[in-house]
Amino acid sequence: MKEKLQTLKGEAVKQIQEADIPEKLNDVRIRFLGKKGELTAVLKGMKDVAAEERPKVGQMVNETREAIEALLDEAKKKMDAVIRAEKLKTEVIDVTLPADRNSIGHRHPNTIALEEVERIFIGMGYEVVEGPDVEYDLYNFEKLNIPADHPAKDEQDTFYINKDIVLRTQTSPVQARVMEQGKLPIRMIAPGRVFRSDEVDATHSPSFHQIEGMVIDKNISFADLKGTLEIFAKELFGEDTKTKFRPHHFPFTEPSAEVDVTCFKCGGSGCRFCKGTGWIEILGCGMVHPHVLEMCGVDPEEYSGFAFGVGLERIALLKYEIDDMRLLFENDIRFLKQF
Ligand code: 2NL
Repeated sequence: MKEKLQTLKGEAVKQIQEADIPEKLNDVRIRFLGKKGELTAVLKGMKDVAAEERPKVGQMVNETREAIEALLDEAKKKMDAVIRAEKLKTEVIDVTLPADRNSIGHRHPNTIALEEVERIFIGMGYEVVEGPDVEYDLYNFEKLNIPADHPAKDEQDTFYINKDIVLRTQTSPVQARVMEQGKLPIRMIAPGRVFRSDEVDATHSPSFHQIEGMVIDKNISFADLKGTLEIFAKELFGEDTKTKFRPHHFPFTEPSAEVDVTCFKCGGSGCRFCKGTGWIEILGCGMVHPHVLEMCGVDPEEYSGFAFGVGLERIALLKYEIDDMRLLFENDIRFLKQF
């Protein structure tokens, strides 16, 4: 028995020395110490050993097991050290190499333009207010002096959810809601997404953005409107910008006007950018119609106000000299990266 154990141990030593990878060491462990291993087989053979010999033989088996275990652990430690040393040699980090650049995202041209417009109006004491994209017909049309049979309702080619609910075609319903809350005076802008059933082309999209503004107070006149929009145009397009108010018609304002600014490319002398006219149209505006004030719970005898609306995409296209609105919606990273 003793000899058998010694032969076993010798065999294990030999195999441990031959093992060159951790997997082979593990094989040796299983072969000798495993449940179906050589040493276990010896233990199973104990029944053939005389009873008085058993403790001694048992001790020898245990000693052999411990010896093989110790040898295996030692070999494993050595092998790990070699592997680690090899890894350190091959996986050197060259700390002098330039780091990978993180690509940092940035604002969409619409956002840049919106934040610029917000900055200008916040500077004049306006509040930025948002409202729902899905609106009641009542707020989108009725309260803004656009009754069911009004031709402007056709013009706006609205998306209807049902007969009472629409995707808003303008952000004016936000102003109507603020007026209804009854806290006066009001100085606000309402930026947001609007929807019209338009075909997509270089200047149209079924979904675009508007920024509407409104001031309601005692003694607000057309002069206040002109002064305010003049400052806005100068801040947005440069100190030398001049504004021109052309009479126009909107159902919710009276009187109404469209505003042109001198072309910021040629300064007004005429160029390709302004199609030779020297002027560029930027917004619509007017004095809030007394009937609108009334329908929104504001007394037109006591209060008056002005309102205006600009297309955000139009501002972005002009300011950043983009010639096709579709570029603002396609979100091609090669285009967006330029801003
Ligand atoms: C345009 C014209 C405009 C308004 C919007 C407005 C809102 C209320 C009452 C009165 Cl609650 N007016 N908004 C007024 C005049 C013109 O937009 O062409 N926008 C792109």
